[in-house]
This record gives sequence, C-alpha cells and structure tokens, in this order.
Amino acid sequence: MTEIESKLLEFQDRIDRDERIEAKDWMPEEYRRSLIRQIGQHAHSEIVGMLPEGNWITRAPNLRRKAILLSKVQDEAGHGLYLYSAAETLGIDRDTMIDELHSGKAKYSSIFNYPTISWADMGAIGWLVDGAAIVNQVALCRTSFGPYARAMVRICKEESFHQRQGYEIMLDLCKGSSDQKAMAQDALNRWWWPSLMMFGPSDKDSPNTAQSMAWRIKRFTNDELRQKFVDMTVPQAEILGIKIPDDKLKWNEERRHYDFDEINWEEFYSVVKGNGPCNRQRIEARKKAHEQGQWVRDAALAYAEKRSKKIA
Ligand code: BYC
Repeated sequence: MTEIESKLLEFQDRIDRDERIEAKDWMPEEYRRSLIRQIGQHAHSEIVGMLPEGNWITRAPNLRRKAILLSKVQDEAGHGLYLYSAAETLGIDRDTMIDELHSGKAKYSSIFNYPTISWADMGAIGWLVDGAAIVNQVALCRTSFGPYARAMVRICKEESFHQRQGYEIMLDLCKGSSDQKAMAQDALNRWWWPSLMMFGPSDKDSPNTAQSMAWRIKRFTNDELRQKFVDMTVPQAEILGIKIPDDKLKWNEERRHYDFDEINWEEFYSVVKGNGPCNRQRIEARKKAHEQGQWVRDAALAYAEKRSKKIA
C-alpha cells in the first residue's frame, strides 16, 4: 500500500468513526476543494441574501417590523462572515472567494435571484426560505469538518428566530383583511417552488452528493431534505389558511410523507446559470458595495499596521 493510500484509509476511518476533521489535520485534496466550494457558496448566499430583504427595510410597515428586519439582515452579514472564516481555515483567502463571486465563477443560492415585490414577501422569505435553510443547516451542524459544523450551530440558533419572524408576518396578514390575505397567498405562490429548488438537483442528477455523503460533509441527500421541508411546511400552510400552489400535493399514507409535483428543473438550471429575474442586478449590487467599501478596508489595514508597529 502506498503512503497516500494508507492516509486515505485512515482519513475515511476517522470519518466513519464520526470524528471531526480540523483545519490542520491531513485531508484529501478533493475533500478540501469540495468544502471550499460548498462553504464559499454558502457564505455568498448569506451575503447576496441580504439584498432582497434589504430592499424592504425602508418600507417596513412600522417601527417594530423595521427593527426586526434590520437585525435579521445584520444577522445574515454575520453568518456570511463566520462562513468566510471557516472557509479560510482551508487555505483560501477571502479576496479570492469574493472575486469568484463577482466574476460568476462561484455560485450562490438560486433563491436570491427572485424579486421581492410586496411586504408579504418578507413573511414568505422568513417562513419558507429560512425554513428551508434550517432543514438543510441543522443537518450541517453534524458535518465532518469542525469549523463548518461549529459555525452552523450558531447560525441555526439565529435562523430559527428568522423563520418565526417570517411566519408571524404571514399569520398577521392571514388574520387581516381579504387584501392582506391575498398578498400572503400571492407571496406563497411565488416563493414555494423556488424554495424547493434551494435543496439542489434531485439525487439522481446531483454530481456531488454521493462523495459528500461518504465524507459526511452532507448527512442527508437533497431529496431527503426537500421531503422533510415539505412535510414540515404543509401543516403550517393549513394553519395560515392559504394554499400551496401544487395540485399534486397529497398525503401518502403508505410512505408517511406528502407526495408533490415535479420541480421545473429547466427554471432551476436557468437561474443557476445566471439567467434568473435578478441575477445581474444582484451581482452588480455586490460589486458596487465592494467598491464603495474600499476605504473601510484601507482604513482597517492602515490601523492594523500602525498597531503592529506600536506593539513591536
Ligand atoms: N442554487 O451536486 P449538487 C440562507 C449547485 S442562505 C445554486 O447537489 P451539493 C439565507 C451546486 O453548488 C442558505 N446552485 O451540490 C440567507 C453544484 O454546483 P458546483 C444557503 C445550486 O453541493 C439570507 C451543482 O448545483 N444554503 O439561508 O452536493 C436570507 C450541483 O448540485 C443550488 C447553503 O448554501 C441552488 N439552490 O448540494 C435568508 C447550504 N443547488 O459547485 C436565508 C449549504 C445546487 O458543483 N450547501 N447548486 O458547480 C449545501 O447544503 C449544498 O451545497 C447544496 C447543494 C444542497 C446547496
């Protein structure tokens, strides 16, 4: 057996014993690359994900709602920063990751390429988008790479508040006037299918799942998590008294799960390739924010240099 083969065996044994892999441990190059790819995409999703909601901070209907939305969007910035830091422990630097986002080389979640056109969208995003994120992220708290798993524990606590604030907005709208209830229904109609797409391609078309499951980067497949989300969310829609836009949605007693219609995969791949309703606008907004923040980075670097000279 060659040295690399025995290292690979030992690595897989550690994974199978459910040990956490830490940044300085030996790891296969492919494991490192796959994590940088996934954590990087996850960080970018948090940062780009601030844009659709940021759009409503100045238009929130009252001070309470405004304060809550503002802190939610700030939490998302924080999540992005924990995740960039977790990725940096694998040997990539933040500037490279940000360049990859701006050049279109790195992906971010498809969900953030849809527009937010009414206040009810803030409810639907919290309820459905953060709800889907929790289902995915609770599983990631047990991912095999230590820094990613630890970042997820903290993120999940905050996501749970995000989901509840969204559901509360939906509850208020659904208990309100018929116009308000119609707004909530319209938001559900537009966000339902894109939320199901967040879990990624179906297992048979997912190139990364098999290896990521073997390395316990992923603990459940895309389809398993999507099913969990549907099963959890249908009763919540029933409490709201609004209808999920899927005529095939039906409880299957034998499977003990809801059956649901096929996702429009053409739409999913088109959005992932950069042709969704807001892809261009999102990347432009990120580039502009980055350019306008140059002076902050310069000032922070100059200050750090001054301090290090003082200490020396
Ligand atoms: N959108 O082999 P697959 C949030 C890509 S933000 C775009 O199944 P994998 C929030 C995938 O990257 C939460 N691309 O991949 C923030 C891969 O491309 P490459 C975001 C997608 O990695 C603000 C290719 O398709 N959550 O909560 O095994 C406000 C094939 O897919 C998507 C995360 O990032 C998509 N939806 O599984 C509110 C969770 N799906 O790289 C809320 C962490 C797939 O091979 N990430 N692709 O070219 C994951 O759990 C996994 O990476 C995924 C995909 C389940 C997303």
